Amino acid sequence: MNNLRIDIDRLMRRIRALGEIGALEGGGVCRLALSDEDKAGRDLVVRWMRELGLDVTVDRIGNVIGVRAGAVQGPPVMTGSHIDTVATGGLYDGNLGVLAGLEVIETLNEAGITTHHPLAVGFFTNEEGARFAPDMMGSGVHQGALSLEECLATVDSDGVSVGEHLERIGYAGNVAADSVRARAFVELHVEQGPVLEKENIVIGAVTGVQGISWTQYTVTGTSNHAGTTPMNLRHDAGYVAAAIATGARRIAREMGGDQVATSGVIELAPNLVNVIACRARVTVDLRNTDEQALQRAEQSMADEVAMLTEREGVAIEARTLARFAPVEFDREMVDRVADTAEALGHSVKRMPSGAGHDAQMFAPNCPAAMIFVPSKDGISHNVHEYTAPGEIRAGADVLLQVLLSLAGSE
Ligand code: HGY
Ligand code: MN
Ligand code: MN
Repeated sequence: MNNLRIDIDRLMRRIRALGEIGALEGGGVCRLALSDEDKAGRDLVVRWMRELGLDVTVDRIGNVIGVRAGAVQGPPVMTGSHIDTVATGGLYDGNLGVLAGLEVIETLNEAGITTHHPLAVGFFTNEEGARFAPDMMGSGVHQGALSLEECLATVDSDGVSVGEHLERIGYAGNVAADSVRARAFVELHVEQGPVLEKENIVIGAVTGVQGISWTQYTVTGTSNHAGTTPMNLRHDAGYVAAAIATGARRIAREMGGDQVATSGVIELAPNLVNVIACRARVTVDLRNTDEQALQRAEQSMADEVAMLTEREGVAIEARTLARFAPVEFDREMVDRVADTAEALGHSVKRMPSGAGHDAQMFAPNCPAAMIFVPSKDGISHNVHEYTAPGEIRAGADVLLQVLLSLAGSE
C-alpha cells in the first residue's frame, strides 16, 4: 500500500464552501435540482474541476464530468455523485462523493502521479428526485436506464420542464449523455442510516441498493360541509389520503423484514378546516432489498386503493414516479473496497444501501461499488446530517486507493 493520503482540511474547506450555497438559517442546505442554488453550486464545482486541470463536459441532461488524462486513452475509471439536495438537506449527501473525487485528483496532481487509465469525477443531474421524479435522473439517462426525451420533458409543480430549466441555468449540454463511458464506477457516500455508527464501524463496503417504488395517488372526492354532511354520505378525499398513508405503513409492518413505506407528500384541496376535501395528492415510497417482496408490497397497496375507491365512492388515479429494481454490486469490487479499507487499518462492514444512489445506475454496465461512512444518529435528508472529519478522511483515503488500484499508475 503506498503512503498517499488525502488532505482532509482541504476537503473540509470545499465541503463547507459548497455548503454555503443554498445554506439554510440554522444549518443545512437547500439546493433543489436545477434551481438557482443548484446552478451556483454547479458553477463552483466546475470552476474547481477546471482549476484541477480536468477536461469538463456537460451532457444533454446536464450531467457534468471532468476527465483527468491517463497514460493511455479510453474509458475512465469514474467516481462522483450528486450536488443537488432535498429541501432540508445536509452538507454531505452527494456532495461528499463529488468533492472527495476532486480531492483524489488534487492529491494525485500534487504527487505528480499519472494513472494508466484516465480518471473522471462527475456530478449527475437531479439525483434526489425531490423536485422532478424519478430520482437518479441524470445517471439513469447517462447509463441508458431512463429516456433522455422523457426526462427533459418532465415538469415541476409550476409546469416548467427539466429541459427548460437546464437551458435557463446554462447546463443544457450539447454532448450526448453516453459520451463518457466508465471503465468502472466507485461512489463515496454517507450511509444515511444508523448501522455503521451503532456497530462502531468506519467504512461500509456496500453490497447493493434496495429496490425503489414511488407512486403518486390523486384522489377525487366531493367537497361538502364538515358539519351538515352525514358520515355515510361523504366522499372524503382527505380521509382517503390518510387511509393510503396509514395503509402503506400497515403493509410494511405486516410484511416486516426489509420492507419500508413512507408517505412524504400529502396535499389537500381546498385544505380548509370546515370543508370535506374534494381532492388530495399523496405519495407512497416503498422499498425492499428483494424484488418479489417489493412487488408483493405494491400489490397490497393496489388492493388497498381499490378497496378505498369502492368503499369511499372516490376516484383514485395512481401514477408511478419511480421504479428501480434492487441492484447487487460486483462482488470483486465490494471485496476491493473491503480489502482496501482493512489495508488502511479501518474497520469495515459489508452492507446494503437503504437509499438510492447514482452508482446503482452504473452497476448493470460496468464494475461498480460504493463506500459508506457513518451518519451521526443515523440521520440524513435532515439539516442536522453530520459525519466527522476523521470518518470523511477514512472514506476519502479508501476512495483514493480503490481508484488508484482500478486505474493503475505508471
Ligand atoms: O431517495 C433516495 O433514496 C435518494 O436520496 N434519491
Ligand atoms: Mn445521495
Ligand atoms: Mn439524498
